[in-house]
Amino acid sequence: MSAGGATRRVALITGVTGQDGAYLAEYLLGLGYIVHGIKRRSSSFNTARIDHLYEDPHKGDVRFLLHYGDMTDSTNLIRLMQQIRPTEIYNLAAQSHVAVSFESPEYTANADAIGVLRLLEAIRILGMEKETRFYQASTSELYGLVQEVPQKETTPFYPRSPYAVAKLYGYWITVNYREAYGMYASNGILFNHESPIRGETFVTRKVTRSVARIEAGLEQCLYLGNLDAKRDWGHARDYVEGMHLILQADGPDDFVLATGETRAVREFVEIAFQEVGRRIEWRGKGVEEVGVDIKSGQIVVRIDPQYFRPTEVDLLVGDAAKARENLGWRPKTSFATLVREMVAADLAIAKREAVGGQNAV
Ligand code: NDP
Ligand code: GDR
Repeated sequence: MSAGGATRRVALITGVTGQDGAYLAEYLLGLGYIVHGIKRRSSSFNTARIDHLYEDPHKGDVRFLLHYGDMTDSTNLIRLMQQIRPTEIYNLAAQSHVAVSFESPEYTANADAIGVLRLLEAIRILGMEKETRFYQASTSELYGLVQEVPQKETTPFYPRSPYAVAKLYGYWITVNYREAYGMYASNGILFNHESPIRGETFVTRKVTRSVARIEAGLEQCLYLGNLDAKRDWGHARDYVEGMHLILQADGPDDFVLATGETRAVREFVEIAFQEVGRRIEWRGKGVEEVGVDIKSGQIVVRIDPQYFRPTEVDLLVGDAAKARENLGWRPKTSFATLVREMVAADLAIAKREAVGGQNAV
Protein backbone atom coordinates (compact mmCIF):
# COMPACT_ATOMS: atom_id res chain seq x y z
CA MET A 1 0.00 0.00 0.00
CA SER A 2 1.22 3.54 -0.67
CA ALA A 3 1.16 6.36 1.89
CA GLY A 4 -2.22 7.49 0.60
CA GLY A 5 -3.68 4.02 1.16
CA ALA A 6 -4.11 3.24 -2.55
CA THR A 7 -2.56 0.00 -3.84
CA ARG A 8 0.70 0.58 -5.71
CA ARG A 9 0.43 -0.92 -9.19
CA VAL A 10 3.86 -0.88 -10.78
CA ALA A 11 4.61 -3.31 -13.59
CA LEU A 12 7.99 -4.20 -15.03
CA ILE A 13 7.85 -5.70 -18.53
CA THR A 14 10.92 -7.37 -19.98
CA GLY A 15 10.66 -7.63 -23.78
CA VAL A 16 8.55 -4.46 -23.89
CA THR A 17 9.66 -3.72 -27.48
CA GLY A 18 8.24 -7.03 -28.74
CA GLN A 19 4.75 -7.86 -29.96
CA ASP A 20 3.34 -8.89 -26.58
CA GLY A 21 5.27 -6.27 -24.64
CA ALA A 22 3.70 -3.52 -26.72
CA TYR A 23 0.13 -4.81 -26.30
CA LEU A 24 0.65 -5.49 -22.60
CA ALA A 25 2.17 -2.07 -21.88
CA GLU A 26 -0.78 -0.36 -23.55
CA TYR A 27 -3.26 -2.55 -21.68
CA LEU A 28 -1.68 -1.98 -18.24
CA LEU A 29 -1.39 1.77 -18.82
CA GLY A 30 -5.11 1.73 -19.62
CA LEU A 31 -5.72 0.06 -16.25
CA GLY A 32 -3.82 2.82 -14.45
CA TYR A 33 -0.51 1.05 -13.85
CA ILE A 34 2.88 2.70 -13.86
CA VAL A 35 4.72 0.65 -16.49
CA HIS A 36 8.48 0.20 -16.68
CA GLY A 37 9.95 -1.58 -19.69
CA ILE A 38 13.38 -3.02 -20.37
CA LYS A 39 14.75 -2.44 -23.85
CA ARG A 40 18.01 -3.61 -25.36
CA ARG A 41 20.63 -1.28 -26.69
CA SER A 42 20.55 -1.48 -30.46
CA SER A 43 22.43 0.34 -33.21
CA SER A 44 19.11 1.25 -34.80
CA PHE A 45 15.72 2.21 -33.33
CA ASN A 46 13.91 -0.81 -31.86
CA THR A 47 10.95 0.91 -30.22
CA ALA A 48 8.59 1.21 -33.21
CA ARG A 49 5.89 -0.88 -31.50
CA ILE A 50 5.78 1.33 -28.39
CA ASP A 51 6.59 4.76 -29.77
CA HIS A 52 2.91 5.75 -29.52
CA LEU A 53 3.09 5.13 -25.75
CA TYR A 54 6.22 7.21 -25.20
CA GLU A 55 5.93 10.15 -22.83
CA ASP A 56 8.54 12.86 -22.48
CA PRO A 57 10.18 12.12 -19.10
CA HIS A 58 10.83 15.86 -18.64
CA LYS A 59 7.10 16.55 -18.37
CA GLY A 60 6.65 14.88 -14.97
CA ASP A 61 3.89 12.48 -13.87
CA VAL A 62 5.04 10.06 -16.54
CA ARG A 63 3.59 6.55 -16.27
CA PHE A 64 5.57 4.77 -19.01
CA LEU A 65 9.33 4.54 -18.50
CA LEU A 66 12.00 2.67 -20.44
CA HIS A 67 15.34 1.39 -19.17
CA TYR A 68 18.26 -0.20 -20.96
CA GLY A 69 18.84 -3.79 -19.97
CA ASP A 70 19.43 -7.34 -21.03
CA MET A 71 18.35 -10.76 -19.83
CA THR A 72 21.97 -11.89 -19.93
CA ASP A 73 23.14 -9.23 -17.43
CA SER A 74 22.35 -10.03 -13.78
CA THR A 75 23.81 -6.83 -12.34
CA ASN A 76 21.64 -4.74 -14.62
CA LEU A 77 18.49 -6.71 -13.73
CA ILE A 78 19.15 -6.52 -9.98
CA ARG A 79 19.80 -2.77 -10.14
CA LEU A 80 16.64 -2.11 -12.14
CA MET A 81 14.53 -4.22 -9.80
CA GLN A 82 15.95 -2.40 -6.80
CA GLN A 83 15.21 0.96 -8.39
CA ILE A 84 11.71 0.14 -9.65
CA ARG A 85 10.46 -2.30 -6.98
CA PRO A 86 7.69 -3.59 -9.25
CA THR A 87 4.56 -5.16 -7.82
CA GLU A 88 4.23 -7.28 -10.97
CA ILE A 89 6.94 -8.55 -13.32
CA TYR A 90 6.03 -9.84 -16.76
CA ASN A 91 9.01 -11.73 -18.15
CA LEU A 92 8.38 -11.59 -21.90
CA ALA A 93 11.95 -11.08 -23.09
CA ALA A 94 13.34 -13.98 -25.09
CA GLN A 95 15.07 -15.05 -28.25
CA SER A 96 11.63 -16.15 -29.38
CA HIS A 97 12.25 -17.61 -32.84
CA VAL A 98 12.22 -21.42 -32.89
CA ALA A 99 14.20 -21.77 -36.13
CA VAL A 100 16.81 -19.24 -34.97
CA SER A 101 17.30 -21.24 -31.76
CA PHE A 102 18.85 -24.05 -33.83
CA GLU A 103 21.38 -21.49 -35.14
CA SER A 104 22.05 -19.82 -31.75
CA PRO A 105 21.29 -22.48 -29.13
CA GLU A 106 23.68 -21.22 -26.46
CA TYR A 107 22.50 -17.62 -26.61
CA THR A 108 18.89 -18.85 -26.59
CA ALA A 109 19.57 -20.87 -23.42
CA ASN A 110 21.29 -17.90 -21.79
CA ALA A 111 18.47 -15.43 -22.46
CA ASP A 112 15.43 -17.74 -22.32
CA ALA A 113 16.44 -20.15 -19.54
CA ILE A 114 19.09 -18.54 -17.32
CA GLY A 115 17.46 -15.14 -17.86
CA VAL A 116 14.42 -16.39 -15.94
CA LEU A 117 16.65 -17.56 -13.10
CA ARG A 118 18.36 -14.17 -12.99
CA LEU A 119 15.04 -12.39 -12.46
CA LEU A 120 13.82 -14.85 -9.83
CA GLU A 121 17.13 -14.56 -8.00
CA ALA A 122 16.91 -10.76 -8.17
CA ILE A 123 13.55 -10.98 -6.37
CA ARG A 124 15.14 -13.17 -3.70
CA ILE A 125 18.34 -11.14 -3.30
CA LEU A 126 16.30 -7.97 -2.82
CA GLY A 127 13.89 -9.67 -0.39
CA MET A 128 10.90 -8.90 -2.63
CA GLU A 129 9.29 -12.35 -2.42
CA LYS A 130 6.19 -11.03 -0.69
CA GLU A 131 5.71 -7.81 -2.64
CA THR A 132 6.29 -8.91 -6.24
CA ARG A 133 4.27 -11.23 -8.46
CA PHE A 134 6.12 -12.89 -11.33
CA TYR A 135 4.74 -13.98 -14.72
CA GLN A 136 6.80 -16.27 -16.95
CA ALA A 137 6.06 -16.38 -20.69
CA SER A 138 5.89 -20.13 -21.17
CA THR A 139 4.82 -21.66 -24.43
CA SER A 140 2.90 -24.40 -26.22
CA GLU A 141 6.27 -25.33 -27.77
CA LEU A 142 6.86 -27.20 -24.49
CA TYR A 143 4.41 -29.86 -25.72
CA GLY A 144 6.47 -30.47 -28.88
CA LEU A 145 6.13 -34.05 -30.00
CA VAL A 146 2.44 -34.85 -29.70
CA GLN A 147 1.58 -36.72 -26.47
CA GLU A 148 -2.07 -35.72 -26.12
CA VAL A 149 -4.65 -33.65 -28.03
CA PRO A 150 -5.80 -31.08 -27.06
CA GLN A 151 -2.89 -30.03 -24.88
CA LYS A 152 -3.63 -28.78 -21.35
CA GLU A 153 -1.78 -28.04 -18.10
CA THR A 154 -1.38 -31.73 -17.27
CA THR A 155 -0.13 -32.84 -20.71
CA PRO A 156 3.49 -34.10 -20.55
CA PHE A 157 6.13 -31.89 -22.15
CA TYR A 158 8.39 -33.08 -24.99
CA PRO A 159 10.33 -30.05 -26.31
CA ARG A 160 11.59 -30.20 -29.89
CA SER A 161 14.01 -27.26 -30.25
CA PRO A 162 16.71 -25.47 -28.29
CA TYR A 163 14.12 -22.71 -27.78
CA ALA A 164 11.61 -25.12 -26.27
CA VAL A 165 14.24 -26.80 -24.10
CA ALA A 166 15.32 -23.39 -22.76
CA LYS A 167 11.69 -22.51 -22.09
CA LEU A 168 11.28 -25.83 -20.28
CA TYR A 169 13.93 -24.68 -17.80
CA GLY A 170 12.13 -21.33 -17.48
CA TYR A 171 8.85 -23.13 -16.76
CA TRP A 172 10.29 -25.41 -14.06
CA ILE A 173 12.50 -22.83 -12.35
CA THR A 174 9.39 -20.67 -11.98
CA VAL A 175 7.51 -23.61 -10.39
CA ASN A 176 10.51 -24.40 -8.20
CA TYR A 177 10.90 -20.85 -6.85
CA ARG A 178 7.18 -20.79 -6.11
CA GLU A 179 7.43 -24.03 -4.12
CA ALA A 180 10.83 -23.39 -2.51
CA TYR A 181 10.44 -19.75 -1.47
CA GLY A 182 6.68 -19.19 -1.44
CA MET A 183 6.91 -16.70 -4.29
CA TYR A 184 3.89 -15.65 -6.29
CA ALA A 185 5.32 -16.99 -9.57
CA SER A 186 3.06 -18.23 -12.39
CA ASN A 187 3.44 -19.62 -15.89
CA GLY A 188 1.20 -18.70 -18.78
CA ILE A 189 1.48 -21.53 -21.31
CA LEU A 190 0.45 -19.54 -24.33
CA PHE A 191 -0.33 -20.99 -27.73
CA ASN A 192 0.62 -19.00 -30.82
CA HIS A 193 -0.78 -15.49 -30.89
CA GLU A 194 -0.39 -13.06 -33.72
CA SER A 195 -1.27 -9.51 -34.74
CA PRO A 196 -0.39 -6.82 -37.27
CA ILE A 197 2.76 -6.12 -35.20
CA ARG A 198 3.93 -9.75 -35.14
CA GLY A 199 7.61 -10.07 -36.13
CA GLU A 200 7.93 -10.35 -39.91
CA THR A 201 9.74 -13.71 -39.82
CA PHE A 202 7.03 -15.67 -37.99
CA VAL A 203 4.92 -17.58 -40.48
CA THR A 204 1.61 -15.70 -40.13
CA ARG A 205 3.11 -12.25 -40.58
CA LYS A 206 5.46 -13.51 -43.28
CA VAL A 207 2.40 -14.72 -45.18
CA THR A 208 0.21 -11.64 -44.71
CA ARG A 209 3.11 -9.35 -45.57
CA SER A 210 3.86 -11.25 -48.76
CA VAL A 211 0.20 -11.49 -49.77
CA ALA A 212 0.01 -7.70 -49.47
CA ARG A 213 3.26 -7.14 -51.35
CA ILE A 214 2.27 -9.51 -54.15
CA GLU A 215 -1.05 -7.67 -54.41
CA ALA A 216 0.77 -4.32 -54.54
CA GLY A 217 3.16 -5.60 -57.22
CA LEU A 218 6.19 -5.36 -54.92
CA GLU A 219 7.03 -9.09 -55.04
CA GLN A 220 6.14 -12.17 -57.04
CA CYS A 221 6.34 -15.20 -54.82
CA LEU A 222 6.29 -16.30 -51.17
CA TYR A 223 8.82 -18.95 -50.08
CA LEU A 224 7.82 -21.18 -47.17
CA GLY A 225 8.86 -24.38 -45.37
CA ASN A 226 6.51 -26.95 -43.86
CA LEU A 227 2.95 -26.21 -45.00
CA ASP A 228 1.43 -29.06 -42.98
CA ALA A 229 2.36 -27.95 -39.44
CA LYS A 230 -0.79 -27.12 -37.47
CA ARG A 231 -1.08 -24.31 -34.98
CA ASP A 232 -3.67 -22.85 -32.62
CA TRP A 233 -3.54 -19.16 -33.60
CA GLY A 234 -5.14 -16.41 -31.50
CA HIS A 235 -4.81 -12.62 -31.27
CA ALA A 236 -2.06 -11.13 -29.06
CA ARG A 237 -4.44 -8.42 -27.79
CA ASP A 238 -6.61 -11.09 -26.11
CA TYR A 239 -3.65 -13.01 -24.72
CA VAL A 240 -2.06 -10.08 -22.85
CA GLU A 241 -5.34 -9.66 -20.98
CA GLY A 242 -4.92 -13.31 -19.95
CA MET A 243 -1.37 -12.61 -18.71
CA HIS A 244 -2.72 -9.87 -16.46
CA LEU A 245 -5.55 -12.07 -15.17
CA ILE A 246 -3.04 -14.81 -14.31
CA LEU A 247 -1.28 -12.41 -11.92
CA GLN A 248 -4.59 -11.30 -10.34
CA ALA A 249 -5.59 -14.84 -9.26
CA ASP A 250 -5.75 -15.50 -5.50
CA GLY A 251 -2.70 -17.75 -5.69
CA PRO A 252 0.10 -18.50 -8.17
CA ASP A 253 -0.62 -21.22 -10.73
CA ASP A 254 0.01 -22.29 -14.34
CA PHE A 255 -2.53 -21.72 -17.11
CA VAL A 256 -2.92 -22.62 -20.78
CA LEU A 257 -4.23 -19.81 -23.02
CA ALA A 258 -5.45 -21.03 -26.42
CA THR A 259 -8.40 -20.82 -28.81
CA GLY A 260 -9.04 -24.58 -29.08
CA GLU A 261 -8.97 -24.37 -32.91
CA THR A 262 -6.11 -25.55 -35.09
CA ARG A 263 -5.21 -24.92 -38.72
CA ALA A 264 -2.39 -25.93 -41.03
CA VAL A 265 0.02 -23.33 -42.39
CA ARG A 266 -1.41 -24.01 -45.88
CA GLU A 267 -4.91 -23.07 -44.66
CA PHE A 268 -3.54 -19.81 -43.28
CA VAL A 269 -2.00 -19.13 -46.70
CA GLU A 270 -5.28 -19.87 -48.53
CA ILE A 271 -7.35 -17.64 -46.23
CA ALA A 272 -4.85 -14.77 -46.39
CA PHE A 273 -4.91 -14.84 -50.21
CA GLN A 274 -8.72 -14.97 -50.14
CA GLU A 275 -8.61 -11.63 -48.32
CA VAL A 276 -7.26 -10.03 -51.51
CA GLY A 277 -9.66 -11.97 -53.74
CA ARG A 278 -7.23 -14.69 -54.89
CA ARG A 279 -7.90 -18.43 -54.79
CA ILE A 280 -4.93 -20.74 -54.41
CA GLU A 281 -4.63 -24.22 -55.89
CA TRP A 282 -1.85 -26.53 -54.67
CA ARG A 283 0.02 -28.48 -57.35
CA GLY A 284 2.90 -30.93 -57.09
CA LYS A 285 4.31 -32.72 -54.06
CA GLY A 286 7.06 -32.30 -51.44
CA VAL A 287 9.59 -29.58 -52.16
CA GLU A 288 8.16 -29.28 -55.71
CA GLU A 289 4.75 -28.24 -54.39
CA VAL A 290 3.58 -24.80 -55.52
CA GLY A 291 0.60 -22.57 -54.80
CA VAL A 292 -0.98 -21.22 -57.97
CA ASP A 293 -3.29 -18.21 -58.17
CA ILE A 294 -6.11 -19.86 -60.13
CA LYS A 295 -7.22 -16.72 -61.99
CA SER A 296 -3.86 -15.44 -63.20
CA GLY A 297 -2.00 -18.78 -63.30
CA GLN A 298 0.87 -17.11 -61.41
CA ILE A 299 2.87 -19.25 -58.97
CA VAL A 300 2.61 -17.29 -55.74
CA VAL A 301 3.94 -19.88 -53.23
CA ARG A 302 7.02 -22.11 -53.47
CA ILE A 303 8.80 -24.34 -51.00
CA ASP A 304 12.29 -23.44 -49.81
CA PRO A 305 13.81 -26.28 -47.74
CA GLN A 306 15.93 -23.77 -45.77
CA TYR A 307 12.76 -23.09 -43.76
CA PHE A 308 12.35 -26.73 -42.66
CA ARG A 309 13.37 -27.34 -39.04
CA PRO A 310 15.62 -30.18 -37.88
CA THR A 311 12.84 -31.29 -35.55
CA GLU A 312 9.31 -30.00 -36.09
CA VAL A 313 6.22 -29.59 -33.90
CA ASP A 314 3.42 -31.06 -36.02
CA LEU A 315 0.23 -30.32 -34.16
CA LEU A 316 -0.72 -27.82 -31.47
CA VAL A 317 -4.23 -27.26 -30.19
CA GLY A 318 -4.87 -26.06 -26.66
CA ASP A 319 -7.57 -26.58 -24.07
CA ALA A 320 -7.95 -23.35 -22.06
CA ALA A 321 -10.76 -24.65 -19.79
CA LYS A 322 -8.76 -23.97 -16.61
CA ALA A 323 -8.21 -20.30 -17.52
CA ARG A 324 -11.86 -19.97 -18.57
CA GLU A 325 -13.18 -21.46 -15.33
CA ASN A 326 -10.71 -19.92 -12.88
CA LEU A 327 -9.92 -16.56 -14.48
CA GLY A 328 -12.93 -15.94 -16.72
CA TRP A 329 -10.55 -15.63 -19.68
CA ARG A 330 -11.60 -16.47 -23.19
CA PRO A 331 -10.29 -15.29 -26.56
CA LYS A 332 -12.49 -12.63 -28.20
CA THR A 333 -11.05 -12.46 -31.72
CA SER A 334 -12.01 -15.08 -34.33
CA PHE A 335 -9.44 -16.58 -36.66
CA ALA A 336 -11.10 -14.88 -39.67
CA THR A 337 -10.91 -11.48 -37.97
CA LEU A 338 -7.26 -12.03 -37.04
CA VAL A 339 -6.26 -12.80 -40.64
CA ARG A 340 -8.37 -9.94 -41.97
CA GLU A 341 -6.79 -7.45 -39.57
CA MET A 342 -3.26 -8.61 -40.42
CA VAL A 343 -3.77 -8.55 -44.19
CA ALA A 344 -5.44 -5.12 -44.05
CA ALA A 345 -2.56 -3.66 -42.04
CA ASP A 346 0.05 -5.14 -44.38
CA LEU A 347 -1.86 -3.92 -47.44
CA ALA A 348 -1.76 -0.38 -46.07
CA ILE A 349 2.02 -0.66 -45.56
CA ALA A 350 2.60 -2.20 -49.01
CA LYS A 351 0.50 0.44 -50.76
CA ARG A 352 2.45 3.22 -49.06
CA GLU A 353 5.69 1.59 -50.16
CA ALA A 354 4.44 1.14 -53.73
CA VAL A 355 3.44 4.81 -53.95
CA GLY A 356 6.74 5.87 -52.37
CA GLY A 357 8.58 3.83 -55.00
CA GLN A 358 6.72 5.52 -57.86
CA ASN A 359 7.38 8.98 -56.45
CA ALA A 360 11.08 8.19 -56.19
CA VAL A 361 11.40 7.51 -59.94
P1 NDP B 1 9.03 -10.98 -29.71
O1 NDP B 1 10.11 -11.72 -30.38
O2 NDP B 1 8.13 -10.10 -30.51
O3 NDP B 1 9.65 -10.07 -28.54
C1 NDP B 1 10.70 -10.53 -27.74
C2 NDP B 1 11.19 -9.38 -26.88
O4 NDP B 1 12.30 -9.83 -26.10
C3 NDP B 1 11.69 -8.17 -27.66
O5 NDP B 1 11.37 -7.01 -26.94
C4 NDP B 1 13.20 -8.37 -27.68
O6 NDP B 1 13.93 -7.20 -27.86
C5 NDP B 1 13.38 -8.90 -26.27
N1 NDP B 1 14.64 -9.60 -26.06
C6 NDP B 1 15.17 -10.62 -26.76
N2 NDP B 1 16.34 -11.01 -26.23
C7 NDP B 1 16.55 -10.21 -25.17
C8 NDP B 1 17.59 -10.09 -24.22
N3 NDP B 1 18.67 -10.87 -24.25
N4 NDP B 1 17.48 -9.14 -23.24
C9 NDP B 1 16.42 -8.33 -23.20
N5 NDP B 1 15.40 -8.38 -24.08
C10 NDP B 1 15.47 -9.31 -25.05
O7 NDP B 1 8.17 -12.06 -28.91
P2 NDP B 1 6.61 -12.05 -28.51
O8 NDP B 1 6.23 -10.70 -28.07
O9 NDP B 1 5.85 -12.72 -29.58
O10 NDP B 1 6.61 -13.07 -27.29
C11 NDP B 1 6.80 -12.62 -25.95
C12 NDP B 1 7.26 -13.78 -25.09
O11 NDP B 1 6.27 -14.80 -25.10
C13 NDP B 1 8.55 -14.46 -25.53
O12 NDP B 1 9.22 -14.88 -24.37
C14 NDP B 1 8.09 -15.66 -26.33
O13 NDP B 1 9.05 -16.67 -26.31
C15 NDP B 1 6.83 -16.03 -25.56
N6 NDP B 1 5.77 -16.67 -26.30
C16 NDP B 1 5.27 -16.09 -27.44
C17 NDP B 1 4.19 -16.64 -28.09
C18 NDP B 1 3.63 -16.05 -29.35
O14 NDP B 1 2.90 -16.76 -30.05
N7 NDP B 1 3.91 -14.79 -29.66
C19 NDP B 1 3.56 -17.88 -27.58
C20 NDP B 1 4.13 -18.36 -26.35
C21 NDP B 1 5.19 -17.77 -25.74
P3 NDP B 1 14.19 -6.58 -29.35
O15 NDP B 1 12.91 -5.88 -29.73
O16 NDP B 1 15.32 -5.67 -29.12
O17 NDP B 1 14.49 -7.75 -30.25
P1 GDR C 1 6.36 -21.20 -33.95
O1 GDR C 1 6.01 -20.03 -34.97
O2 GDR C 1 7.55 -21.96 -34.35
O3 GDR C 1 5.08 -21.96 -33.73
O4 GDR C 1 6.74 -20.37 -32.64
P2 GDR C 1 6.40 -19.79 -36.50
O5 GDR C 1 5.39 -18.83 -37.00
O6 GDR C 1 7.82 -19.44 -36.65
O7 GDR C 1 6.17 -21.24 -37.17
C1 GDR C 1 4.90 -21.87 -37.19
C2 GDR C 1 4.94 -23.07 -38.11
O8 GDR C 1 5.06 -22.62 -39.46
C3 GDR C 1 6.03 -23.42 -40.12
N1 GDR C 1 6.60 -22.68 -41.26
C4 GDR C 1 7.33 -21.56 -41.18
N2 GDR C 1 7.72 -20.82 -40.12
C5 GDR C 1 8.45 -19.70 -40.37
N3 GDR C 1 8.81 -18.94 -39.35
N4 GDR C 1 8.84 -19.34 -41.63
C6 GDR C 1 8.49 -20.08 -42.73
O9 GDR C 1 8.83 -19.74 -43.85
C7 GDR C 1 7.69 -21.25 -42.50
N5 GDR C 1 7.14 -22.17 -43.32
C8 GDR C 1 6.49 -23.03 -42.55
C9 GDR C 1 7.05 -23.73 -39.03
O10 GDR C 1 7.87 -24.83 -39.42
C10 GDR C 1 6.14 -24.01 -37.86
O11 GDR C 1 5.70 -25.33 -37.87
C11 GDR C 1 5.98 -19.24 -32.23
C12 GDR C 1 6.93 -18.27 -31.51
O12 GDR C 1 6.23 -17.09 -31.25
C13 GDR C 1 7.41 -18.86 -30.20
O13 GDR C 1 8.14 -17.87 -29.49
C14 GDR C 1 6.21 -19.31 -29.39
O14 GDR C 1 6.65 -19.91 -28.19
C15 GDR C 1 5.36 -20.27 -30.18
O15 GDR C 1 4.95 -19.64 -31.38
C16 GDR C 1 4.10 -20.68 -29.41
